[in-house]
Amino acid sequence: FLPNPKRVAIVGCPFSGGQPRPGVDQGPIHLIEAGLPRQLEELGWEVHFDGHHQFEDISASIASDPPIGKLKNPRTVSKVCEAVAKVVGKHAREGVLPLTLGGDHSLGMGTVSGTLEQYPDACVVWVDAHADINTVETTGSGNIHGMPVAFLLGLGSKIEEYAWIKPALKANRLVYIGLRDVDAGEKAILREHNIKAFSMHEVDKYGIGKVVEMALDHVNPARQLPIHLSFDVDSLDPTVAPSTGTPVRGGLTFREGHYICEAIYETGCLVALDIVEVNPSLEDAASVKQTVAIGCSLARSALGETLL
Ligand code: HAR
Ligand code: MN
Ligand code: MN
Ligand code: MN
Repeated sequence: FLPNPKRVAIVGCPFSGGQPRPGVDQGPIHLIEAGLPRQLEELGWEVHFDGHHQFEDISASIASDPPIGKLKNPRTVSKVCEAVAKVVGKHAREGVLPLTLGGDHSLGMGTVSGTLEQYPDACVVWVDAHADINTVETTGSGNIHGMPVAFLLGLGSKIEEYAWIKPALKANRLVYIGLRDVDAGEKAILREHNIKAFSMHEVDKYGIGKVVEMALDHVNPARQLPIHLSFDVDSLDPTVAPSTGTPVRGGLTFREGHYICEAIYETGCLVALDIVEVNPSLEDAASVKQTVAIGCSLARSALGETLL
């Protein structure tokens, strides 16, 4: 599935409305300024980047966007994700691999929707400390970045503003790696729908090599289906990626994170990649630099950078 010639379109998404901490909207700007486009060119990719996505005035939108039930900024998040779905879908259709830079992980609703439009049988590997599978009923925070997977699966009661999302993702085409902060309601959903998840417990028990193999065996047994990799940098340990909004200790090491990306590239099945939740306004300058650098190196690993 990898495009030949290798063409990648960077979709910069300066958006933070799926969660409360300002600054994550600056993530894509920092990743670009750190030289990501040139780094990917050096790997042999033709890189398309026509500037960050210009959403309609987000602050104006948020100012007139009262909660729906518990959901915060619901119309704004929906509008942004619908636009992202269109852009990602268009790149995928044109045979260009979309690399979405967040921004918060609510964007995953858009990116995965875009991928599934072009590749209905794609599987999703969601690398995260969190399951992001709260429904309208189970969310405690109302922060929509904790909910995108539920919308993609069509779980929870329907709200009109999100009717554009086709619940195109099947529970058996989804797998998680890195979980360690999962709400009680989310655990019940994972169990009820038999969703495969490799938490940090399994990473400790089996090692990352075996975990990635088992994860792919579950969603992509013959390694013939397209893969969407949605990588939340908070899956990494906070000592590795400190500048992120909801850090949780006990996360993936630097190598474990990169290994996941390398192994998925090696399948030849990668069709879309998200790097989300880099927040350059959190922690000190050295932490920001480190987190941004890791965002770039994860993207390079997923797009074929090797150690030798
Ligand atoms: N489960 C919590 C909630 O719903 C925390 C969500 C966390 N956020 C993320 N996404 N960073 O991965 O609010
Ligand atoms: Mn373009
Ligand atoms: Mn997430
Ligand atoms: Mn997370």
